[in-house]
Amino acid sequence: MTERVEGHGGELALAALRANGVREMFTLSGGHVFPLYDAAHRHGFPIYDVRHEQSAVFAAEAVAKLQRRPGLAVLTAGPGVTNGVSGLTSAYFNASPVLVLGGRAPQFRWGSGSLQEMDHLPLVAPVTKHAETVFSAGDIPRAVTAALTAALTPHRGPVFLDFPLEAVFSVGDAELPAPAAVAPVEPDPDEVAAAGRLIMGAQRPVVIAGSEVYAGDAVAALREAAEALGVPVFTNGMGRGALPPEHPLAFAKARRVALSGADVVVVIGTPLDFRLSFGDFGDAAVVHIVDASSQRAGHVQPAASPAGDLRLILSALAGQPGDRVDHADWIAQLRTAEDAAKARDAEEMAADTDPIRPARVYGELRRVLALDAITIGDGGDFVSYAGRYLEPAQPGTWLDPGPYGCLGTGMGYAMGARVSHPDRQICVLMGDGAAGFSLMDVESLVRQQLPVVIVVGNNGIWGLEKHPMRAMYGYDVAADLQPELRYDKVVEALGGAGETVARAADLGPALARAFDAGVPYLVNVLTDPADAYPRSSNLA
Ligand SMILES: Cc1ncc(C[n+]2csc(CCOP(=O)(O)OP(=O)(O)O)c2C)c(N)n1
Ligand SMILES: [Mg+2]
Repeated sequence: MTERVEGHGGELALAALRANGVREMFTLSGGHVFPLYDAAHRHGFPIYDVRHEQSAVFAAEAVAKLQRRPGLAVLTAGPGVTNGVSGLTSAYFNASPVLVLGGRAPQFRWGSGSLQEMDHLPLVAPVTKHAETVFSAGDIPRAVTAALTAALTPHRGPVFLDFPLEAVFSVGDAELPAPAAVAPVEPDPDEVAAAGRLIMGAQRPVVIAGSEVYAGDAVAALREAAEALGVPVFTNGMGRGALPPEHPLAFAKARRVALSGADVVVVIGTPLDFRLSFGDFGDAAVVHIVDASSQRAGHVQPAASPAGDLRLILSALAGQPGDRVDHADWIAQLRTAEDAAKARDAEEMAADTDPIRPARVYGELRRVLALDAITIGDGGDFVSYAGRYLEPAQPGTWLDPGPYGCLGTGMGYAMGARVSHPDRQICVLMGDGAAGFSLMDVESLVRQQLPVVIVVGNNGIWGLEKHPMRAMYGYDVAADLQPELRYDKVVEALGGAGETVARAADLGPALARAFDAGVPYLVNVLTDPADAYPRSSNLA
């Protein structure tokens, strides 16, 4: 039975949003989108508002990433939409199903110079899977459902609709379409079998599993395949924690040894981009398993590249008949390297130096973070250290900005994470530079009673840029910030709380207070500006 819906454009949009499992909106006010607020208000649909539109889109993205359902941001016409473009682009790079609904100047006098009149579509089309202007209220349910179907179809990604003023304010009626239903894409069995033969015949295979493994709900299938094939597993992005750290096939630190010694590298659900040496692993054959054929890399020739539903591909690999080379020696070799690296890390995480080294911050954090805590990284070197020293114990608990590398995700991701998981610890790891992009949204968190913990690695510099610039030119410009700035006072002024920590011994008690505070709390850790994260390529 189809349902008929009637009302203004906001009502019609909300009916379709709710039918598709959208549960809240993130927004910053603007008259062009009032009908969407009116509908939400009248139906008790949660509205979270922010101080900069990028935070609204980042919050929607965090919901999408963490909960594997569509996240919604509502942005007003013109500057509201343009302020959301970095968020949309991040969601595009991260394949996050985010829907942005934009206001739009009236169509009936288009070109006459209405307030905030601009055509958003050319701007957002390259960073969305679907972008459309909906010209009548009655067409909105169809358009919302079509957009969400595109967002949720692998390879997932953001979508955009805008509604001219008269369309969203006027009354219409429509049949509510059936909600978006995305059927799993069957992989080509021959391609899966070819990948399976390569892995089963390998002497020294390595698996790297990325965000799509979590997004595609393929974590259990990954484990099944890894155990059946006896292959070591490394992870990145939202794939982190897919195998618990204590699993005999879970590795994190022996990556260099693994990739330099591997004869087959299997990359699952993540692009062959700069994070994976562009898919160049020397003489190793590359198997690239992707959630859609559009994701096959154009710049490398993998030996096999099955495309389709990752659960189906991984389950098929787990069950593939045939002889398997035993990898026990290879795994033991990697375990030795892993253990040695872990021992080195443990020493660094205990560093009792003055000023504090970032490693020690993570050593202390590991003591207080629960297994299901959500950790969010927004910054340069400080976040690289987080990637190295924090080991997510469960999948879907680690939020980094992804390959687009956009600073400023911090408070938006924190809001989306808090809304997604009201009972968990939410901890944002921020560079002091990164703090400048979104700290004002602490006010939004305070006002809407969304407590989170923010740990700032305050080195007084744009560290990830200053060190490389000095190395390259012998000097640096535009890389300094005020040293020892009191970011905790900023949070206090906005209604939260915080403190500055200058000595390693004070870190533990400060973090304990932060997680007990019940309000946004910023631990401002004065870290050593001389400390540079060791990396081969420093351009960011
Ligand atoms: C929006 C945006 N602007 C600029 C950059 C370039 N960038 C990458 S890391 C970085 C430095 C970050 O400094 P901070 O947050 O203080 O962390 P630190 O490296 O000092 O630990 C900059 C400017 C970026 N990635 N994104
Ligand atoms: Mg810094």
